Amino acid sequence: MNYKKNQMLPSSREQLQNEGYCILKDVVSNELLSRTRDCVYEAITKHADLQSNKNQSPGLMVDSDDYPELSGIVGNPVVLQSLNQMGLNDCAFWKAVIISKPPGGPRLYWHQDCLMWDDPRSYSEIAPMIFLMYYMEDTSRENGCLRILPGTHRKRHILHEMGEAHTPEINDMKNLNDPRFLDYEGEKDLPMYAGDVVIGDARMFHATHENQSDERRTVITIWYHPHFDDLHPRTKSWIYQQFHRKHGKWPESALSEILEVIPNYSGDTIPMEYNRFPDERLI
Ligand SMILES: O=C(O)CCC(=O)C(=O)O
Repeated sequence: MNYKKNQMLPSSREQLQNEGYCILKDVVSNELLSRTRDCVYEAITKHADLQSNKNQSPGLMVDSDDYPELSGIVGNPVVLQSLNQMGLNDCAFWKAVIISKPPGGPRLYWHQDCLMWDDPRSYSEIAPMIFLMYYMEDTSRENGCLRILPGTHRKRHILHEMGEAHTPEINDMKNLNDPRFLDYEGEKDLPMYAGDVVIGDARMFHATHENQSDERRTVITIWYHPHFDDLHPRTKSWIYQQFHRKHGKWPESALSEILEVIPNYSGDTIPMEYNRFPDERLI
């Protein structure tokens, strides 16, 4: 558990910076995994019928707002310690999303999730936003593992011209010949073990394979903003407002588990408008 492979951390940082992702192995205790699964499976049971015709491509999506039991995985001290050792300090939490692909669920389209392309930090080597994806089951190509396009967090790609992620139109897209569902040169599969975490730069294009198995395949994506204090004041103001709107009513016991990643902002700058498209500074 306790990150034995400390000497690997600088290379994880390098990989995250250069390629846009890294994987930390064996970072979730059995107890934490089981607690998280209980919460996740309850959320899926509650929402599966309500959302049966929505979000065909990603699968069922449930935000963390009503699930304070997720505080254990959100504030996972093993991963926070590793991030600090990698030099990614001062991480602020925005939200987590449970994403569950049912048996037969199609591919998830290629997309990047950076929302703050107006912030100069988005054109620097330090990611303004990262994802932590914890899979609840082992994943493979067969049950819909993650696919990535390494390097696209810092380099323009034809996919940047193909529309916005997570609109109802693309989430419900049934035309798998749309270019956002195709294969691209340089893409890589990332099969994962439950108990590991993949950390990715939100600016990097990612997608998934279809789920050809008979079981659901579920991930929790957690969004952090490293070096929060160095972000543009409008970005900080937005993250701060969003966090409190979504999680401000979590009970004290849950908030105390995520204390280290609660965004702290006392200015009065107007929150940013989110912008999912990079400008000409990305080449
Ligand atoms: O479902 C997955 O494995 C990937 C989810 C994803 O792309 C996201 O949370 O942005």
